Amino acid sequence: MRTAWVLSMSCACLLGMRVAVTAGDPPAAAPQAGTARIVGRVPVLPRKSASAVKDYGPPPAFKVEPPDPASSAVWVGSGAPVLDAGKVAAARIEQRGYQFRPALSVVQAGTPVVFPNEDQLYHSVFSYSPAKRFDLGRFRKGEEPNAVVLDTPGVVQLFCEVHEHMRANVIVVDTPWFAVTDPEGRFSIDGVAPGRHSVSIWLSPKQTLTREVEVKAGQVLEVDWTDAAKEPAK
Ligand SMILES: [Cu+2]
Repeated sequence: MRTAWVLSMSCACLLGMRVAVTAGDPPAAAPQAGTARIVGRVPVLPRKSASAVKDYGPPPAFKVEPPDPASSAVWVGSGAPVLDAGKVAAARIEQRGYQFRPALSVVQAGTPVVFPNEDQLYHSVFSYSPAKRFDLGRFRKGEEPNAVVLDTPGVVQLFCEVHEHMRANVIVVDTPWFAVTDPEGRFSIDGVAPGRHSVSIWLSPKQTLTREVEVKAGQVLEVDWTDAAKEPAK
């Protein structure tokens, strides 16, 4: 059962600390030398805004495709320095099918993010979140605006001024150890330094939970926090 969702090493190499979890991946090898891996499962809450697609009037000029499935985010530790944006590969959040994709991202503070429009009509990208206020205005496919450097830990909620239904969250963290879960809440985080760490579990803009873990070098720690959503929101 467990082998169905542990992280494949190919994903780990390609993505560094950004962890992709794919059902059916082969069993992962031992953790990187001197580090630990934390794998487990957390709740995923239904996304409230998914059905709130505005009526843009006849005739339909475009087809709104379903948003990404809901997911949660998990990160381990805090206090890592802000990255040098000039030395970090940009994260990518597309506007495609008249949705932001991915709908949930986690980046380490200092990471630049690009917002390519892959649709045939205008989109815009803006955020009023305290962690990053910006407004890229309207732009078309091929008119990709400059990257936005997300340099302050916190949640950045993204909106499109053209399409009210479009929503995305980017969680900016001060740690290199993080993951977005799959739709079932499964995650795997590699490269964790030995020691005691706090673990943050983001379920929604209103609900982030914390746990404590202690890991040793070479250890694969398995956790099950699937009942965590029952705790009161804070
Ligand atoms: Cu849009």
